[in-house]
Amino acid sequence: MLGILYMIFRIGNLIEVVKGKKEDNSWNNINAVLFLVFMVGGLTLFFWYSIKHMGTYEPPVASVHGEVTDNLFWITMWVTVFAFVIIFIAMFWFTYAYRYDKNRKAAFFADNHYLEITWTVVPAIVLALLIFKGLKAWNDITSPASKEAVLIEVVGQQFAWTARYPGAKDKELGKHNYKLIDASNEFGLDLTDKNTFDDFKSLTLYLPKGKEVLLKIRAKDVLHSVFLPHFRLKMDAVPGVATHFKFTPTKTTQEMREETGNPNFNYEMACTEICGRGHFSMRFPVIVVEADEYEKWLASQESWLKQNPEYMKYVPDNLKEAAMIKAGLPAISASIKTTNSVTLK
Ligand SMILES: [Cu+2]
Repeated sequence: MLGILYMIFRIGNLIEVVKGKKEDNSWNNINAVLFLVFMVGGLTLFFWYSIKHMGTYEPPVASVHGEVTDNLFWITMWVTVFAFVIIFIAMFWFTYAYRYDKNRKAAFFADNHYLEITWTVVPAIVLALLIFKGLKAWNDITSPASKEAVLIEVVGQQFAWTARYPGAKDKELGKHNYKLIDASNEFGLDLTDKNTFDDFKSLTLYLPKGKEVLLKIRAKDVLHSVFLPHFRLKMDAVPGVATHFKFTPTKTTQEMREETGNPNFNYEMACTEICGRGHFSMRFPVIVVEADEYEKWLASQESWLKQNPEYMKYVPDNLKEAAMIKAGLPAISASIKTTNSVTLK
């Protein structure tokens, strides 16, 4: 329909040109006014929409660095909105004000150094400040974590997440090797390393409130991406490249339920890299609890080796006893010691 109307309009114009009415500029003023209408209408809609949905731009923040990145986001937003509004108004106002007028001759204006310098230096300074602030925030997030940080490994694969925790005994993640991955040993745990003995698998990302958490991220097959929107955390999981991200949760799941007024609120982790057909199902539950409750949960977890005792055969002989104790498997010598101490009492 629009195409047909345009053709009729064009034919009408061409007929007028053929008839010799070249000087007719009746559409000139109409177009100029339409530019103004577009400017006012566009800006009104822009501000109306932005203000109406202001509250839904970001979910409530629940991490220390999240406050910093939110702040950066809004500074960038206001700077760009300010520039956008000025350019938008100038562009359409000039089109309107300097529309064709047969009595007006355009002034010739080659260049102006002051103008050139101003519109180069001012944006350069503003952008440099934004980038330096952003770089600082990025370095804070990715720099080495403190020694007390809670270590958690998150592994992405088509199409699920799994988490590996260092056991409560050594608080260190054991070595892994992708060549050792099989149907049961999904992390590829290298059982010649004593730190693997008490590592355990979790299908929930359990986090302590108020403690620094270091997420070590890896992928088994293709690119995935760890996305924890409430903690303002996003980091790619890349096969063959270890990535990490540190953050400190500030609100427990319970506190967040009270804040949002939603008794069913749950944090969640999603994959934000289109990684295949099952991408949508890469949803991982997240629970934040108080630090003491976290310690209890940690102590109640069963080690991976205890759940897969047949893998004891890969543990070197000289470490077997240590492995059984650490993994929580009933070790013969350990039980004798216990019996003795009981008898002595
Ligand atoms: Cu994925």
